[in-house]
Amino acid sequence: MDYMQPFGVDIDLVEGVMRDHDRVVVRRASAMLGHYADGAALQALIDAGDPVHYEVFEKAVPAEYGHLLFCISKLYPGRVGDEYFMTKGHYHTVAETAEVYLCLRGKGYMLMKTAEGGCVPAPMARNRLVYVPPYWAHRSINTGDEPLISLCIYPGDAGHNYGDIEREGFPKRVFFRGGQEVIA
Ligand code: PAN
Ligand code: ZN
Repeated sequence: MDYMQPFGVDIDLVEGVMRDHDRVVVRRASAMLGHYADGAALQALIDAGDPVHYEVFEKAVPAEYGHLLFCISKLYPGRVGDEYFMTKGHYHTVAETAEVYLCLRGKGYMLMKTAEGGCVPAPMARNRLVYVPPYWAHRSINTGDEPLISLCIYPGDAGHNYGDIEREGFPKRVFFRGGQEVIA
């Protein structure tokens, strides 16, 4: 048997990074076209320097059944118009695969939806774990003033389906209005 060697990784909880990662996915404002309610505000942000929205630090684990993929997701604080920064969100390509998100720092929501219209905003805060069951699309939203940092773990063969959620959108959004968080 050709055994894969066990390994460990170092996570910096203050910086919200995986120190010895193999890959980083960086999504800037320009990667978020079509996702925010206020397209003009997003364009203004892109024109003003296209800031990083979030980074995902990963290890090169085989994307195969039996393995567990894991990453550190670091979503920066900010707003597009009055809507809080968020990730694109996705269903898993193998829709019947779940995921856990352990929040390590910051605050916000894990917004989840089903194809039939169910929608749940689960609060995220340090030391809180959110379970994303099979079939639920999921997106994280940062309502705080520091990065929202989570450890995500999901099956190796899950895959990411961004297309369906781009077409459907999420039924709810999270805004800062009248001095407070509003889910609408
Ligand atoms: C996470 C997400 C990560 C970035 O690792 O991929 O938070 O969000 P988007 O993939 O929606 O841009 C996950 O849910 N993996 O399955
Ligand atoms: Zn996922």
